Amino acid sequence: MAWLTLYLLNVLWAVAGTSTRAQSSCSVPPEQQPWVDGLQKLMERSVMRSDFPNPSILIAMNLAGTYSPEAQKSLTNELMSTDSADLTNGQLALTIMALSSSCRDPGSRVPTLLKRMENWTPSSQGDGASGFYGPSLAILALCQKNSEATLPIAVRFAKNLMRESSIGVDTGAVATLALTCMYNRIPVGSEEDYRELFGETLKALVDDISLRVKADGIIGDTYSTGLAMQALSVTPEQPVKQWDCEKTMNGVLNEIKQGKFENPMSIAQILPSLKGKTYLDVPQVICGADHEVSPTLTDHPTPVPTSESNINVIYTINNQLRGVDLLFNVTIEVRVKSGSVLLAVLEEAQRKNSMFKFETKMTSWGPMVYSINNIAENANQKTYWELLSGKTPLEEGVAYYIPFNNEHITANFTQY
Ligand code: B12
Repeated sequence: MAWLTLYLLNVLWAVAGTSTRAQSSCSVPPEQQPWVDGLQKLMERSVMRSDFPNPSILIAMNLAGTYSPEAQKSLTNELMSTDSADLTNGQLALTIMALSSSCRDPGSRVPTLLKRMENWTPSSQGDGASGFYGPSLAILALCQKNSEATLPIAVRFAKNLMRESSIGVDTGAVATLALTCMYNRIPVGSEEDYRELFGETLKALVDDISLRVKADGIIGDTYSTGLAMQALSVTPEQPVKQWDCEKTMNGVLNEIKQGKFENPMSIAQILPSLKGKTYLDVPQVICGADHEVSPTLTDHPTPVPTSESNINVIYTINNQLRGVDLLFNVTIEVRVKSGSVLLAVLEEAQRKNSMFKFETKMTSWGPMVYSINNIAENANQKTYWELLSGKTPLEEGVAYYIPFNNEHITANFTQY
């Protein structure tokens, strides 16, 4: 009789387990762990070398448990002293989460962001990836700080989101994290309507993400996979296409081994998933639980131009946007050291011909080309300089992309 009771209990437990477990998780195999530690060390080392305080890095350090308490303290203090007025909604949201993950009170930053978001409306329909990324971060941060006050904002956000046809993997992933946070904190007594709205929106979001999983497990592209993994591992809604977490993990580890994660920001976005964490864990971080001793790690040196050989790169700058005064399509061929990053090509072109003059601005992903031949990007007009190899958009910016011999790079002034 006892074995029957035990058996029935086991069956019940298994059923309950599967019915509530919408989430999936997987972990890095122990023998691959040194690769992850190496990435984390690379990211943490970038903190002291950079004068751009990056909140995403602090979040990743705190979720993973830092190896470098000095870098953690210094970055926390720098973020504490940034002025909210200088930050976009998305940057402010990341700063709030970063300070919370360091167990610091974000103070007036929360009401400031709340006020800004109360006045938020998407600038136009079809705003897609760019229009919803920052607001998704804002709802995620506000949900963790004051979910009750965030509720009406999240409702408006979800309704607007449902009108969009596609918002891309990165933005879809952050929106999933934001609405999952809201879904998990629906006030008692008001459940049904909210559950239905957030549930439906989440279902549409995760369905879309699950359909972007490639054969090698990568979701969207290499650099959207970290956020997408976070989204698929927390969602209360099952995606239309079942997600194989382990396959994605293997895909990511392969990309890491190929040196695709050199950019500290790219590490900040993948590290939480490699450590089985998500941005929803920010409120639960226990401060002071750092790694005690820095482990012996295999360093993965950043590729620097090693060989003395040169390569040719064909470089075109193109502006065919009507309404922008100066139309041009000019090509130049430049020689740079093999292994150089694209920035060296742009610099060489500029040196050879003043028409190729360009300017960059510093961002969390490194320098972004914002002006070429005196034509500058404009957020109101949604214009920017898109970088392409042949006809394929590059997956990295000028400071990290390494061109090959005879590659044709185009900088195309276009709209998003
Ligand atoms: C929106 C967006 C854009 C918009 C930004 C403008 C706007 N008004 O929002 C536009 C369309 C202009 C854009 C352009 C590019 N983007 Co983009 N972008 C994003 C996205 C979806 C969200 C960024 C954001 O709002 N962050 C939130 C705020 C709070 O952070 P922030 O640091 O202040 O955001 C700024 C920077 O992210 C910067 N930015 C955006 N993209 C890129 C790319 C690079 C290389 C750099 C240096 C800066 C940069 O613009 C943001 C707004 O000012 C991210 C997704 C992600 N996972 O981060 C991709 C992402 C950052 N972009 C990416 C890429 C590849 C590009 C392009 C290089 C594409 C191309 N082939 O031309 C170009 C940049 C070219 C250049 N001129 O140097 C990759 C970067 C990967 C990497 N390893 O470097 C990402 C991660 C997308 C992906 N999954 O592949 N992007």
